[in-house]
Amino acid sequence: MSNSTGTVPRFFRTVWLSDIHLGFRGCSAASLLAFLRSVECEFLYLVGDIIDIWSVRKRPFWPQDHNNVLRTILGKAKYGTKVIYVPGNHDEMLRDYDGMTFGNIRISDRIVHRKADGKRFLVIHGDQFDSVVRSSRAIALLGSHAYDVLLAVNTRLNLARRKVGLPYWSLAGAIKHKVKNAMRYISNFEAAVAFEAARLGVDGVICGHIHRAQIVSLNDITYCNCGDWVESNSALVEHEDGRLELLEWQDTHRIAFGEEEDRAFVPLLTNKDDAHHRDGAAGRPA
Ligand SMILES: [Mn+2]
Repeated sequence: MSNSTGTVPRFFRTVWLSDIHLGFRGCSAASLLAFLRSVECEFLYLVGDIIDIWSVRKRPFWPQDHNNVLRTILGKAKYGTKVIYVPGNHDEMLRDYDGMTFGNIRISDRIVHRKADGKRFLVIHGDQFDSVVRSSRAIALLGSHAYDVLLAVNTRLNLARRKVGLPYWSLAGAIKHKVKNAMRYISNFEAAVAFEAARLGVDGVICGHIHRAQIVSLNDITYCNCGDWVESNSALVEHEDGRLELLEWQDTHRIAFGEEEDRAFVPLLTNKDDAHHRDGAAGRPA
């Protein structure tokens, strides 16, 4: 895919990418390469599940395109882009290096990004909220002690599973297998993540994990999900004035399909909201 050849890269202040799943057969590495070559940015956030270490362990798979994606990212880091790697559950081993910097790439489990307009956004992968999402009753108890307990349980449970070689419990997988409940899972996830942002006193949150690109206002929190590079091939970007926008890469051109401006008019989980992205996360691979 060399569609960007000869074109001038488009500049964004910030680019967020999540759920790339390098090392997994379903990864759209060629499309991502074309996207990466077509943009320049001051900040590049890798919002988790970038290298699918679980998948590589299960079935070794690493074609040249996947290498090229890493090289392109390293190249950007070398030439001045501030690259921040926020680990997810498929690359959770990197969480052991929280706060460290490797080859100009900073690893941070969660980080607050300050936009050009001064608004502060929590950047986090999102798997941290899985147990909250799993327990539907917990959502009703948001704000209570149960929420904190579930967050702590989630971390310990998955650390224990990892020690005995069990794979991470996957929310995306659960959504895939419980199509009927998919919308409930998604809205619970979005509510849990937005609640965390409200608790921290930031203006919004940027996450991934459920493979469903989105910009929506939940109470006073701007919830953004970068989507993924398995099916939707989407990126969240910040323009120089601080405006956020979702881009969907289609190999021939970019399509903008969600903007911060219209978020106030998009209530959560209505048909109108649904029109903002391609059909649901239900059938997407984890
Ligand atoms: Mn994930």
